[in-house]
Amino acid sequence: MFVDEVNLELIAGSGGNGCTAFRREKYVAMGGPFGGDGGKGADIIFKADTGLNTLLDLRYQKKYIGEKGANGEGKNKDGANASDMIIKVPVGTVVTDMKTNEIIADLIKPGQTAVIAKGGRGGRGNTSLRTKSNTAPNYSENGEEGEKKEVKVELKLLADVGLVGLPSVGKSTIISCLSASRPKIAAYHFTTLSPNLGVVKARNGKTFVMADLPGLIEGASLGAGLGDKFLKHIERCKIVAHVIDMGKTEGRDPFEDYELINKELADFDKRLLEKPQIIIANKMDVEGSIDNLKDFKKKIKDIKIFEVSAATKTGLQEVADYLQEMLENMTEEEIIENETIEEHKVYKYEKKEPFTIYKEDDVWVIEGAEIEKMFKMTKFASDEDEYRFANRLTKLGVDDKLKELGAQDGDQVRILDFYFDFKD
Ligand SMILES: Nc1nc2c(ncn2[C@@H]2O[C@H](COP(=O)(O)OP(=O)(O)OP(=O)(O)O)[C@@H](O)[C@H]2O)c(=O)[nH]1
Ligand SMILES: [Mg+2]
Repeated sequence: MFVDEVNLELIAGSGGNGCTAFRREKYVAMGGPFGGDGGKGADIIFKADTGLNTLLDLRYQKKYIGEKGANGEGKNKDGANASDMIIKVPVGTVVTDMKTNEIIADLIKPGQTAVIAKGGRGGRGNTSLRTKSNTAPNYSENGEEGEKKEVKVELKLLADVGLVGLPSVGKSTIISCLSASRPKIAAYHFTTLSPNLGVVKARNGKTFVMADLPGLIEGASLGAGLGDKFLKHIERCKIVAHVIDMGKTEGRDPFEDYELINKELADFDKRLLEKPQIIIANKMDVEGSIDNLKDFKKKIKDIKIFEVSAATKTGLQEVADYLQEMLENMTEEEIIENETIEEHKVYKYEKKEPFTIYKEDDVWVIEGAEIEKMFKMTKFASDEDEYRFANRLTKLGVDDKLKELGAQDGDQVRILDFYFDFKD
C-alpha cells in the first residue's frame, strides 16, 4: 500500500524537575544549596531514510510521546537528558504544522534531520538558581513541558520528470520501456494506483528520475477519479511530460485531452503550468495516428512534441536524451523556482505579547504562553517560590496592566487552574 499523507500528534518529552537540596555537613547546621538540574526532555526528530518510500509505517501509530528528562537530585546530581525520539520518513517528506499551516520541515536529502517537536529544558535546581542576592534559594523549577504539535506529514516524490495524462494513454508502458520500473500495464482505466519512480538513462550515460503518475480525468482537482491526491507529486518535478493517446484508441480528441490535463494542473496550482513541458505523442503505431498528429500540431506552438510508440518501443530513447539535456541546461534559478513552489517558512518565530488579561465573571484571567510556562515550572512548594513567581509577574508588567484595567485589592486572579488574590 502506498501512503503519502498522515496526520500525527507529537508530544516531545518534558524536562526533568530541578531539585531543592542543601549540603549537610558535619558541624555545619545548614550548608549551601545542593540540588541538581533536571535533564532535557526528548526532541521528536524526523529523519529522511532512503530505505523508505511510503509513509505506511506512520499510519499505525498516530501519537508519539517523547521521554521525560530525569529529575535532578541532591548532591548536585543533574538528571540525565532523555534520548531523542527519531522517526524515520522517506526522502521527500514535508511536515506542516496543522495549527499555523506552516511548513516546518522539508526533508529532501538522504539522512537529513529536522527537530519537529522540541523537548522541554530541565528545571533548574537550587544550586543553579543561586544569585548574588539569594545565595541559598529554597526553591527549584519544574521541567519545561515538551512541545506539543499536530502535524500533517506528506510525501512529495522527488522526480525530475513527471508523466501526466489521462488513464490508459500509456504512461506506465513508457516508464517500463525507459527504466527498470515494472508497473502494472492494462487496458482498463486507473491501472496505476500509486506513483512509480524509474531511473532513466540517456545515451550519454547520464541518468534522471521519472515518475509515472496515476491517470488524471476531468475534475481530478475536485476529487474525480483518483482525485488530486497525486497532483502534489508534480509540484516537485522539474519538467512535466504530457503523454497523449495520438491513436484516439478511446475516441477522444488529443488536443482536448492536452487542454484538459493542463486545466486540472492549473486548478490544483496555477504555478504547475510554469514548469517546462514536453509532449509525448504515444500510440503512433495505431492507424490514423499520423493524421491525428498533424491536426494536433496545428493547435500547438512552442512545445516540443515527440512521436513515439511504447508498444513497438520506437522514439523513446530520443525522449530520454532530450529530457536529460533539458534538465542539464536548466539554470539554478529555474530549478530553485521550481522546487520552492510553496513558500517554505521553516521555523518562523514570532515574538508574541507575553500575556493577555480578560475578565471572566469576577475573576481576572491571565493567559499567555510565557506566563503559563513560568507557572508550570514553578513548584509552589515554599513561600519563597510564590514570592519569586509573583516577582516575575510584576517584572513582566502584569501588575501594572491589572491596575490599569481597574483591578482592586483582593480581586481574584487566575492563571490556568490556579487562583490567587491581587494585592496592590
Ligand atoms: N497500440 C498501442 N497501445 C499502447 C501503447 N502504449 C500503451 N498501450 C496500451 O495502452 C493500454 C494502457 O497502457 P498503460 O501503460 O497501462 O496506460 P497508463 O497511462 O499507465 O494508464 P493508467 O495507469 O490507467 O493511468 C495498455 O493496454 C497498453 O498495452 C502504444 O504505443 N500503442
Ligand atoms: Mg499506469
